[in-house]
Amino acid sequence: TNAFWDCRLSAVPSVVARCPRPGVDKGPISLVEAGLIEQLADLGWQVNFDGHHQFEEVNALADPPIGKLKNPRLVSRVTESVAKVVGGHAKNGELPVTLGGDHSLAMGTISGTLEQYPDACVVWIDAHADINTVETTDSGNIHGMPVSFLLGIGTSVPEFAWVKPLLKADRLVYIGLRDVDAGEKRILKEHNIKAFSMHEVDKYGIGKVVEMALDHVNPKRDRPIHLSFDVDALDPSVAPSTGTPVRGGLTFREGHYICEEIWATGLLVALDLMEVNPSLADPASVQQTVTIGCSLVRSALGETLL
Ligand code: B3U
Ligand code: MN
Ligand code: MN
Repeated sequence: TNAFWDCRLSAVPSVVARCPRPGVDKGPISLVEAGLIEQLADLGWQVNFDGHHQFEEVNALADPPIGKLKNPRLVSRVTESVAKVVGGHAKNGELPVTLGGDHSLAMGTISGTLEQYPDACVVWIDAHADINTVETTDSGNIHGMPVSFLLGIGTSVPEFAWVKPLLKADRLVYIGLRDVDAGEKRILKEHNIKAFSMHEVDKYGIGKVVEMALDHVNPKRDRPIHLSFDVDALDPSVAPSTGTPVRGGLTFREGHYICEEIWATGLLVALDLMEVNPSLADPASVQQTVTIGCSLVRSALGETLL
């Protein structure tokens, strides 16, 4: 059931929308079915559609846990191929948009981006820090770990040897956090990783938070930006159809504001919209989440209010 499909909405700049994985594999296609490609074309993007990549051979693999890690071979192979595709599109001067799927995919997308743009920074929007290591993970879910793999912290897992530690701790910033494990908090402190939790969003307002986040990772506003947006950063009342909703999240406008500001920098080189999962809710909630997913992507790709 890990449909990995790749709808390349392409141009120079261009867009790749790519969508895997169990449970969440219908999420991405529903954004396209809702008209995302046409909506981006209306914004002036030239859209290439690469079709639907299936990973049947990976599905067929025996994939027992490695230590605590669940589905390690599957996740490694799918994310590695995502890295190659995203890296290839980036190399062509296209702007890859990856629709997921679980957030472990960002191991692939960010590896692809950093391969092409070594000085890029990452803005990670999420309720969670996704920075557990082999040592700290409780769940063994790799979608709770991609950032540690990209940073090269924690004991390395041979299965993931292809992930190069290309991301530097000072090139990463989080917005929206509110469900961070104790071990993850230690890692954030130890590596001095900048994070704006919902507490800071409440305290300073989203405008100031985005400005401070960019001042940290991109002080001269000259580095390419990879925006990795987990839809669970939004409050569940706004985006209910997601795997691990956590209350107290970003409002509709706060989520869009982040996307608009990143677009306004003119520095966006890659976009992920992850964790849309229509199998988890009633039809009205699914529709609401898919609609907001499309509008977040449009905002990050240049749609303005006026
Ligand atoms: N930190 C927990 C929970 C979690 C992280 N990301 C999601 N859930 N979606 C973990 O499993 O690592
Ligand atoms: Mn996430
Ligand atoms: Mn999350």
